[in-house]
Amino acid sequence: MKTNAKRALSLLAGLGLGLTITTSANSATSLDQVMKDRGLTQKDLLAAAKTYTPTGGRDEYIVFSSGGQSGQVIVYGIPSMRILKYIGVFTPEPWQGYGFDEESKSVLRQGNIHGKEINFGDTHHPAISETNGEYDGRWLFINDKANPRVAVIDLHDFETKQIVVNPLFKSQHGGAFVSENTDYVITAAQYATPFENKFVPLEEFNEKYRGGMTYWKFDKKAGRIDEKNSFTVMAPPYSQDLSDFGKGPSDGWSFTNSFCSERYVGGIEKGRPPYEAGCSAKDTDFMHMVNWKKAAELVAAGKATKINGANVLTIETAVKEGVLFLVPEPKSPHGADVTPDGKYIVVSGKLDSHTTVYSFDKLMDAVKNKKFEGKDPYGIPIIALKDAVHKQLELGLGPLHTQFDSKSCVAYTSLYVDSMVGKWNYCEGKILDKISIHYNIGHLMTMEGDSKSPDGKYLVSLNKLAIDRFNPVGPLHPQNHQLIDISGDKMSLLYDMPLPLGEPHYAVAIKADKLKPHNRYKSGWNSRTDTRSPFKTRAGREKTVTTPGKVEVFGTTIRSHITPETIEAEVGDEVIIHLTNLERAEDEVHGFALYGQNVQLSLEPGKTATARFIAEREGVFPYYCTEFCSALHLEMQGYLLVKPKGYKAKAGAAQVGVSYTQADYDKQVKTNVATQAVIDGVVAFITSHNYQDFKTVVALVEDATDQLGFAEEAKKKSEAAAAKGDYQNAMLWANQWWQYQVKTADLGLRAKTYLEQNGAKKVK
Ligand code: K7E
Ligand code: CUA
Repeated sequence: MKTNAKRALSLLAGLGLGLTITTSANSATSLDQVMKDRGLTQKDLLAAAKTYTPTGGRDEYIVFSSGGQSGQVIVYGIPSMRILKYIGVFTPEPWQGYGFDEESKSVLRQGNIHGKEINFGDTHHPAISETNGEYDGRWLFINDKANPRVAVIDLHDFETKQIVVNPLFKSQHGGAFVSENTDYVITAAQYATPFENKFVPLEEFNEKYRGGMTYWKFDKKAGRIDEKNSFTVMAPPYSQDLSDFGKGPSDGWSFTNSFCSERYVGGIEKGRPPYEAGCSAKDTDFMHMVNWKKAAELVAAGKATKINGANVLTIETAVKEGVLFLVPEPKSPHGADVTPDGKYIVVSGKLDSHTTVYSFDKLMDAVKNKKFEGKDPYGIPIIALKDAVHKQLELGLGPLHTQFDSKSCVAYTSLYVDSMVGKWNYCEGKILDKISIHYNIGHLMTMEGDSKSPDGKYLVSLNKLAIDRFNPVGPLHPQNHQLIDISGDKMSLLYDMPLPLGEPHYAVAIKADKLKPHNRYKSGWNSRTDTRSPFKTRAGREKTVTTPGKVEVFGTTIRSHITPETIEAEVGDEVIIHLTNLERAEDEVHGFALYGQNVQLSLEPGKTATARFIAEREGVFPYYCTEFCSALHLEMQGYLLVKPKGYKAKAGAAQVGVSYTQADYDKQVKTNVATQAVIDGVVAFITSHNYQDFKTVVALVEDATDQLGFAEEAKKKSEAAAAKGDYQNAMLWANQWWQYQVKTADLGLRAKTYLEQNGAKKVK
């Protein structure tokens, strides 16, 4: 092999391309030895074998977990428990550019409250969209408790697309849950407040403070919540808590439990007993039952009252029209979970060891026959507990939430005080098994556990305390998600996963193959509106438009440069930088960050994103690509030059660091010719195979063809300069020509490897 060809190959190999390095380092340790050294038991090994996922392996389920106070959503796989992504929702998330580019800011800022920017959320309950009661993998919804909001995440790209603010509540907990065809998303109030945005003294709590349940209309075609056609059913100030929609026979109804139906108002500072005493004095609270289908018809028929511009069915109207009912439930309940068959609702009392199973049939009988034990102070009919209960069971201390198995009648309930999961039969009211967790479980979750047909298999215990489970990291501990195998009669603990991002209240798991996320955007895409960006810029069409007071850049990124490489502005100018990532290859993301301007873009292949700021002060502001995208990633750079007002450029060209001779030029050209031979070999391999049958390879080949086209242009410039005897520029352009070749080779080799590993066939 000629030395130049060798140089080309070794350079490519140095980039991690094209060479397979075989190691023969045979591990001397046996399984027995490892077990002995690490103190592992057979049981540990079995658990490891059930969760270990070798390199390149995929998970069977994907979990979307609330990120608690982080205002994000955490995505991980089961059974490996490997974290895959944090989705920025109510909180800026710089890796994704969320809250740092103009496109995503317009989503985040939809969550402003009375004009104030809110940069955190207390996320509690994620919900996956459903079709006929089955998870369809299209959208994810999540609520914010602190600031009553709901977000819509599109699972085609795992990005937040919309945030809506509840116009009535000042606190919101019982959501997000979806109806069985995702027509509505429910969120219920938590701490009662006046609906109007004004001061009302606590002395008027009973008369003027209110709770309620909001039904957000979801427009499946647009993939957005339709606020105009959403409505709220007003409720007494009872601290509504968790909700669930009916399914199957109970479709059309929703259920929301409550606590503090004592309507107690604390005030220790005035000598009154505290909230916790007053809010748990009675033996029962109320489950709210709403005929939401009928409520929606009433709203459509104009029976709603407008408060703060929103549709509200008042308690009076709801009672008169027969859409709101109450049923007593054991002391301070938490959780209202409808069984997969839709026939029962399970509610647990935190301060009562009972778990109560309500029969939907019995509840409907009472409604039909107007069999009520009385009315609450607001005139809402109350169905007697004895007329509604199917079974009641003493499961353990502090029962909270319930999830379901694929086996009929089998449920799992979290026992907060006992730090256990209880497995039981809700049809017969029988305890089946218990397992200890570490420690103090809140929610639990089974695979597709909120759907009409849960998969069983695994359960995750979302614990409140980790205490001694992990290496200490200071007073703030990570949370502990514990994976439990529920495929057998007895539950068995498999894995502890520390989650270091807020308190993850609830999570949902979907079969991984139901998710079909894209791996690139259509070119020039605004991912937040899911439309072609008006700022889409094509290769060679980059431009900077300067008007008085404003510099607007229409630029591009591709390995390994940002176009433009220099941006000039004057002090006080508004600088707007639109960048389109021209890459089509999977995972070829570029970033864009700038000194001192709080700018960080994430440009996934095809995406167009915009940075906007005012250049308040003169100076030199380097910018660069923030993703290690290529061997010359560090060179993916440029300068924003902010000049003083009225600055006159000095004469002279840009200064040069190194001078090149004809010999340098000739040497580079030889390397390039040899590199071209390598490329031709790769191209021959690809085109002699059925590469067009592989989408990933087609995208790589398209990118490679682009790069090769750029190489051709650079080659021409280099040869033109050499012809004039300008070896300085001839050498620089020859080097640029080689840079494009390297990128072509990189893409080509990736394509070749893909074809080899995915059984491509020789066609000629
Ligand atoms: Cu129990 Cu907000 Cu669902 Cu926390 S909630 S645990
Ligand atoms: Cu593009 Cu680093």
